[in-house]
Amino acid sequence: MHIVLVEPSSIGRRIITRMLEGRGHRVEAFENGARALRFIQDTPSVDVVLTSFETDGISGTELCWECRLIAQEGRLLYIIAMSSGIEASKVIEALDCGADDFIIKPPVPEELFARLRAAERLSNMHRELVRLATCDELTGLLNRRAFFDAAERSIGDALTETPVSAIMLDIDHFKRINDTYGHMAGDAVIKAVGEYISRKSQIVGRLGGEEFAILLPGYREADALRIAECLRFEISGATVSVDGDTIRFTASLGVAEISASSEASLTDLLKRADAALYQAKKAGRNRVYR
Ligand code: GH3
Ligand code: MG
Ligand code: MG
Ligand code: MG
Repeated sequence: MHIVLVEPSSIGRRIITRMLEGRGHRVEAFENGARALRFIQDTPSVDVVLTSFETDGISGTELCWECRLIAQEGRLLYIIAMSSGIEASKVIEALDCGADDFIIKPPVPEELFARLRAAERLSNMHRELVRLATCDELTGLLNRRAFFDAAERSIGDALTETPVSAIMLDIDHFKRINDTYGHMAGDAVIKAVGEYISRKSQIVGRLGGEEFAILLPGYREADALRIAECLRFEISGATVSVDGDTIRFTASLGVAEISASSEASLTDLLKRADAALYQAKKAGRNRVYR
């Protein structure tokens, strides 16, 4: 696991670091709590914080609080507080400040390793739950909720300086595919379309059934149109083989842009892309509208 250690004593830091590295953990050791916190904020791969109560910069309890706040935003940070005293009040304070566990200093190696195994169990469970909650099972893309979360986060950062474009895509006459070849074949088509779409952006979601959304932060509408047209072309040429049947399919796409520093929201953007998609359907399908 990737562990941040906060310990004011340089000897303590060296001993614990060696102990953990000996078991294959990756350790970043800090003397100063404030510096450790900055590192934790900037480094999503950190999964465990092992912090002394008595630290420089900010106190161990403050660090626990701050890490708890980071964890509330969806990242799992398992926090183990360390203190030389064993008084119940210390343990209570640590846990109430957001620590998940407590260990006495200097830590007994086998006890520390056992506590880290408990941390690892929880991290794995958390990762699995996040995957189940955010990932569309069939395509591996973001599900509806995760798409909106990711899009909101990215738009929040991007919108003041750059435009943002979006593409909505819906497979044409999909009901016919299901009716003609069966539901499993329909699923295979959704999966194939998902694969083409996933190459176009980091923020790609399956919003439902055979409908997808692509967010393109920093893209002007003209560039988004090019991407949409490329996608339409790729999909119209693709085939899926199921039980000896070779299935061809097409999709319709709608594109919209919100310009930099505009008042428009993500909902407005997607609504406009959806309206364009509707026009593409009305105009005969297998086309891109804006
Ligand atoms: P249009 O060209 O206007 O988009 O027509 P369409 O037939 O694609 O659209 P419609 O909304 O009428 O039908 C969508 C169908 O998609 C209906 C539903 O049974 C099917 N569907 C929804 N989710 C899934 C899924 O996960 N797998 C499969 N195989 N079918 C699905
Ligand atoms: Mg429809
Ligand atoms: Mg459809
Ligand atoms: Mg649809």
